[in-house]
Amino acid sequence: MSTAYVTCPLCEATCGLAVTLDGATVTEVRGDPDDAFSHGFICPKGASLKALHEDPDRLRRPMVKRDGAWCEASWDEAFAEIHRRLVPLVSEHGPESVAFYLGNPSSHNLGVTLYGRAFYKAVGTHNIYTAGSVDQLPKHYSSGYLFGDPLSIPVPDLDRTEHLLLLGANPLVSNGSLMTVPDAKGRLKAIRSRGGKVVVIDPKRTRTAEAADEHHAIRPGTDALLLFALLRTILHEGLAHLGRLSEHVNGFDELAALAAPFTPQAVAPLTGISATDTTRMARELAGAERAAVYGRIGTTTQEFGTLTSWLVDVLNVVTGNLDREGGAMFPLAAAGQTNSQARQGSSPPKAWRHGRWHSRVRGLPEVMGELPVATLADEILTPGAGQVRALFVVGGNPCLSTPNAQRLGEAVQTLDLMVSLDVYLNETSQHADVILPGPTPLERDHYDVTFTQLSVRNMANWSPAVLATDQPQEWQTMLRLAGIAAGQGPDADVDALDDLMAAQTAAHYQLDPSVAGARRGPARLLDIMLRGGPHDLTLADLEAAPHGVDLGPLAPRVPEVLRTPSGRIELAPEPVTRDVPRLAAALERGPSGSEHLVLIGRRQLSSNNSWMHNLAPLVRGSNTCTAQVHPDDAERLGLRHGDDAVVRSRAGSVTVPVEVTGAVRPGVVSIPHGWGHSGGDTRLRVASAHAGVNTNVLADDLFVDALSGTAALNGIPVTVEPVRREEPSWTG
Ligand SMILES: Nc1nc2c(c(=O)[nH]1)N[C@H]1C(S)=C(S)[C@@H](COP(=O)(O)OP(=O)(O)OC[C@H]3O[C@@H](n4cnc5c(=O)[nH]c(N)nc54)[C@H](O)[C@@H]3O)O[C@H]1N2
Ligand SMILES: Nc1nc2c(c(=O)[nH]1)N[C@H]1C(S)=C(S)[C@@H](COP(=O)(O)OP(=O)(O)OC[C@H]3O[C@@H](n4cnc5c(=O)[nH]c(N)nc54)[C@H](O)[C@@H]3O)O[C@H]1N2
Ligand code: SF4
Ligand SMILES: [Mo]
Repeated sequence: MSTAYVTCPLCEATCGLAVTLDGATVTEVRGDPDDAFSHGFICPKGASLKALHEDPDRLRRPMVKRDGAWCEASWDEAFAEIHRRLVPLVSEHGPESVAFYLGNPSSHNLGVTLYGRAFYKAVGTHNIYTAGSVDQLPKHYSSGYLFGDPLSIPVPDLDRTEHLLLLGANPLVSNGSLMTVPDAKGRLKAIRSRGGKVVVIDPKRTRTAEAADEHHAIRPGTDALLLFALLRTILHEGLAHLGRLSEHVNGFDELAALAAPFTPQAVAPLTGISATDTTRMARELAGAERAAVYGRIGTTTQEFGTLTSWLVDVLNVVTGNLDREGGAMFPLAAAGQTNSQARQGSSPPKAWRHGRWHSRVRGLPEVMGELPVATLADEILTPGAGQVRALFVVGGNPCLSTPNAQRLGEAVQTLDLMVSLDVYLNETSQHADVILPGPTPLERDHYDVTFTQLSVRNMANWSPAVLATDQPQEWQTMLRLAGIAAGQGPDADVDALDDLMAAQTAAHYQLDPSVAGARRGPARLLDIMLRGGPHDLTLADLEAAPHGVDLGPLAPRVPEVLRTPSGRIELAPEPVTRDVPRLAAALERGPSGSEHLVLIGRRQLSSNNSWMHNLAPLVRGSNTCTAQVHPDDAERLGLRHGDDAVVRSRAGSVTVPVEVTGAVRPGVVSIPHGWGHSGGDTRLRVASAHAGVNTNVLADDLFVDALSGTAALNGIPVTVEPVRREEPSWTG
């Protein structure tokens, strides 16, 4: 028997887990009580790493479709097939005919994070799509303009704040996002125990709302109005105090005019939150000793996602809470964070900007090098130069997770080539020609390069693979694919390419690659990055600390963290404020009729987006796919608890069981995403028995945040009507 300590890579919380082994068999996965950050916290998903590892449906060998039927193939055969089909396609139609969709697990995977870009770059296409455009892209957009780096995202200093205003987030279920925080529940409780206050803005009385001091059931999509009203009140009542930030801010004087129309009285009929409550919230926020405003999925994947994301940080700035203890702060990660590296190139730095290119069909702007996935189907289906003919899906399930999913599902079937890097034969990968499976989290080295950059405490934790595997690691797969794209054929020298990656990484940090000794792969790159990072660590330091290295609480970083040409925070950047008139127009239109229902999403503790429903421990009990409606709406529409209803939007319709609950506000329907395991050509025996419906059939690909093109997955107009049971027929 032995115990290994790993960081869970399934969500952003980065919990430390203790994996007990009997030889090569996992006997138990528990929270690691000695973990320097998570102190033993674990959720049902982390506990199911054993079930994931042992799932008989999980792919262990490449799959190649021949004459419409799946065959297991050797790795050499699979790469040869990709080579045979990709190379002529690119030489005939050019690199733009290839698209990538990078899903959520690709950002939780060290090998893919560090090596994927070798492949994407070698192809050289602008058709890059990620789960970011159904998630946090508006936050990158606003941060890019506010702070000069789209990855400079302030996180609430949860352990020291006295007042947390939380919008469109349910960390008690999601375990936090754009805020790396194991045990959000304990940390929110601690705010209240030390006399602080937690206020939740959410159309649903979520677990987080229940654990808060105050909950306001906002009408979906109206957060920008609410935040503007808070801003206006603070400015109007002279409550703004920039404090130390005043010498680091531009644009403060423009805010009052922008906020002018959005009085608490004017926005109240739209937000559904009274002017009295709004005014009081503003005063309490401004008056709190240390406060932080934080918004998540409910604020980014909505019609005014970028304005809302921007206003969150504007409020943090004008209340003097940005970059101060207990406010919203910038983490300082040990490795890979661009805003802690020496400025490259010109001085002063060039302004960050979006829209350097646009999507071919709808003209939607690039943000951070990617195009909105809401238009991927258009790019596949619309003929002409630059039409997408090949798609590589890297750890993603866009046929369940992106808007107008049915249309995308139809579109991918018209591709000349589709390759999925995936561990399951699921709703998306079933349409692929080749599937390349990666090893499980227990079979790969891990360090969370991405989410340590968003951590509420500066942390570093290295997890070597617990179990051996004869499958290639995904970084090796990426390099072989890069070799194909770079014209080196299907058998590129992976070691040589890895040396090249190490040399490039070392050059970036002005180090010699030999500093990492005999290490190879991600361990070598990470060692170089740690050495070049701000905490003066080496991988050996982390190897000596299996429970993680605590680098302390967040510390103020302004102005050093800023990358704007002015060297200041740009509070009123035009590429953001240009959308204010659209919001003002919405205010003028006033509230829509109360008969109007809107759809929102919800996360469930035992789900992980779309892909863990094949694990029996996670589909027990209440983890089911239902449409939650308020009792008043149920009564009005003749909906009965447990009966099926048809939910319709412009994009499509689904039939789903109704759950009548007072937890959602009237006028709102809530359906979780990630369900709809419909069978087809998939190999998901457990998930198929708990299929549910795909709510993204309802999500509208034309309904996007105007600035960033991010899908508005919340606030979608729908109708709901009961499915009448057939009356028994007496005529026989
Ligand atoms: N309506 C609605 N839709 C939403 C959301 C919502 O709130 N409402 N949320 C959105 C958000 S925030 C996100 S992030 C997206 C997620 O959207 P996606 O990233 O497209 O979907 P996932 O369900 O995360 O799919 C992950 C895929 O990766 C595979 N996978 C798992 N582990 C590995 C691995 O180690 N290697 C490889 N190569 N593959 C692996 C899984 O089998 C699965 O196919 O969904 C979005 N969709
Ligand atoms: N258990 C579990 N954990 C997860 C995931 C999962 O699928 N399951 N997914 C992971 C991923 S990829 C992400 S990005 C994070 C997301 O992390 P969170 O954003 O914390 O997750 P959600 O539970 O979707 O919370 C969004 C909340 O916004 C509310 N909402 C909807 N529309 C609006 C609106 O217009 N305004 C406001 N103010 N609120 C609104 C919803 O009711 C919901 O409570 O979770 C991660 N963690
Ligand atoms: S909260 Fe996230 S990181 Fe922690 S055990 Fe659960 S899935 Fe893993
Ligand atoms: Mo996400």
